[in-house]
Formats: sequence, structure tokens, C-alpha cells
Amino acid sequence: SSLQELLDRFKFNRVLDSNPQTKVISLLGRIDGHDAIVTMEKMHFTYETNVLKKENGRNTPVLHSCEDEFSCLKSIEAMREIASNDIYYWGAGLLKQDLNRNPTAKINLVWPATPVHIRKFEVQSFHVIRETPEIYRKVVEPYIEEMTSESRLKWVQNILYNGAESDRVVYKDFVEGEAPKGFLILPDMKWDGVNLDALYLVALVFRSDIRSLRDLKPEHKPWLIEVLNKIRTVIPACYNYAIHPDELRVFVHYQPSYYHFHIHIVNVKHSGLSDSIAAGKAILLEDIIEQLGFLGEDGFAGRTITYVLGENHDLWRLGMEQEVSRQLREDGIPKAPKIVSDFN
Ligand code: M7G
Repeated sequence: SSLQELLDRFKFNRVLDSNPQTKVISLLGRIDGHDAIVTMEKMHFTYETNVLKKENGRNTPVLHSCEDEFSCLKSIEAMREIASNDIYYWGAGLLKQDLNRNPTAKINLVWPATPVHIRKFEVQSFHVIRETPEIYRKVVEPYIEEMTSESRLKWVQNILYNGAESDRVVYKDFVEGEAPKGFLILPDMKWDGVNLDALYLVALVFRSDIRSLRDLKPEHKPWLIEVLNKIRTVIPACYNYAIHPDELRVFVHYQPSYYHFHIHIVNVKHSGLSDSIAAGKAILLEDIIEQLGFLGEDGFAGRTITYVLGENHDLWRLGMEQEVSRQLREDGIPKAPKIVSDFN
């Protein structure tokens, strides 16, 4: 079925999360008897675009920065003034839309959604936890092994080997026989693919021996430097230099949702991305590379990593909850007093 057909059969159940600031809403429902999560996000505005123009007397086209019919004010088709007072005016407007160049919203569907997906989207409480090498081996590594199942990473395999989203791949670096070094870059599911202020790409590596940050060792350092430099060389050129190499936030998540090594590439301007670029989740690739020069031969396997974990994450009930309490006791942090609720 197409996305449109699937959405037509969506039976609403409840709102998982709604955020007026990021203008994102996530709904849980069912399609053909299976759980489905629909996320809708209102799109941001565009103002300028860079286009290649050929000029008289020149052979090579030159890049121009300019407005187009969808640039903020130019796109207003109808206006209703709400009120005015002294030097202040406010109103509501109807903007020109276009399915390709100026869509209204980005719509994501996960179907059939697993309980892991549903819990990830739901409002939850978060905790700052310290993952020591010991707790990693005891609790996290067995979990990661479970989460690298074929079905969970099918989308990654589909992109790398089965041509999924192949028309969207912006860069592919793959030399036969040199698979451990290769990677490809394509638009992330989080990006509408139109608005460069919200540019969000993901680089997937072909090698499958690195499940997360934890598996990175000093021997990977030269390779990571190469990957980062290719990202910074290729991406600005791909987007007509509307974005520069030093305007790319290049980072890795810990914990990630998918345990096949990948790198996030995001416009530095874009900060409204819930926890995607938050301290305690995103680690700059530059910092990872630098640290590999200081960590021993075990690399990140030997380091304590502090991050933010939601209570809905499986790791919370698999042992992180007890670990946090244990650490607080060990650190001598006083227990929070019991708070009696006077609300009724
Ligand atoms: P992560 O750090 O493992 O998870 O990153 P999180 O950021 O979702 O917590 C995985 C990245 O891959 C995310 O930015 C996803 O939006 C993106 N992604 C996930 N899937 C299933 C797809 C997909 O099928 N296609 C593309 N292009 N991106 C995806």
C-alpha cells in the first residue's frame, strides 16, 4: 500500500505527544489491526534559495542567492487582519503551497509499530545516568545484541544493499573490497527534504562491526577523520553552497535507537529537534575523534559515559533504574524527601 492508502485506513486511538513549540504531534492508532504511529510536523518557512544562473558572456554558471514565489511574504495568498493598536498589527494568513516545493506538513508513519517504537514516542520522564564499563557489559551489551536483530535493522540493510531510497542517496563511497571504509549519505527520515534551515542527513556505514560509540577504538580514528572530511567536502557542494562545512553539526547518538553505526549531519541553525542534539544524547564526531587519541586501546569500551535515558527505554527497567539509585547512594547524594501531594 502507499502511504496515502495506509493513512486513509488509520483508526485514531490516542495522542502520544503534542508540542506546540516544535509544532509536532504524534498519534497512536491502528491500521488493519496493527499499531500505527503517525507523526505530523508543520513545515518551516523558506526565505532565500541559491540557484545556478548562466550569465551573458560567461560559460560557467554562477550561484545567486534570491527569493522565489514561496519566500515568506511572497507566498501570502490571503490575509485576515485580527486587530491593530497604535504601531502594532497582527493577522492570519494563507500561504501558497506546493507539494514539492512548499508542502504544509511532513507526515511520518511507523507501521506496524512495535512496543519499542510506541514507548519511544510517548511522553516520559528522563534521568541522567552514568554508564560504567561494567554496567555496559552486564546490562547494555546483552540488550544491544538483542536489538541488532535482522528485523529491527531491516531499513538499514535495505538502504545499503537492496536499493531502498536509492534515488535519494546524495553520496556513496564504496570501493569493492574496501567495504569496511565505505559509507553513504542520504536525507534522514526527520527531514522534509526541502527546507535547508532544517537540513538533516544521515551517514550509514557499510561495515557492521560497529554497533555504537562503545565499539569505537583508536584504530578507527584515521577512518573517522576521512569520513568527517568527506562529509564536509561533499555536502555543501550537494546543496549549492547554501550551507557551509562549518555549518554542519556532525554527531553520533548514545544511546542510539538503531545499533548499526551511523552519523547525524544537521544544519547548526536547527535547534528545535527535541532531544536529537541535546547534551546527554548527541556527541560531536570531532570530539569522538579527539578522544580516541587519549583513550587506551579499548577506546570507548573503557570509558564511563553519562547520558540521558527515558523511563520508557527498555534499559531503564533492565537495570539502569537500580544502577542510578546505587550510584546516588555511592556518591553520597542525599535522598529526595518524600513529597505528599495536597492536590485532590
Ligand atoms: P538514532 O540515533 O539511532 O535514533 O538515529 P534516533 O535519532 O531516532 O533516536 C537513527 C536515524 O535514522 C534517525 O535520525 C532516524 O530519523 C533515521 N531513520 C530511521 N529510519 C527507520 C529511517 C529510514 O528508514 N530512512 C531514513 N532515511 N532515515 C531513517
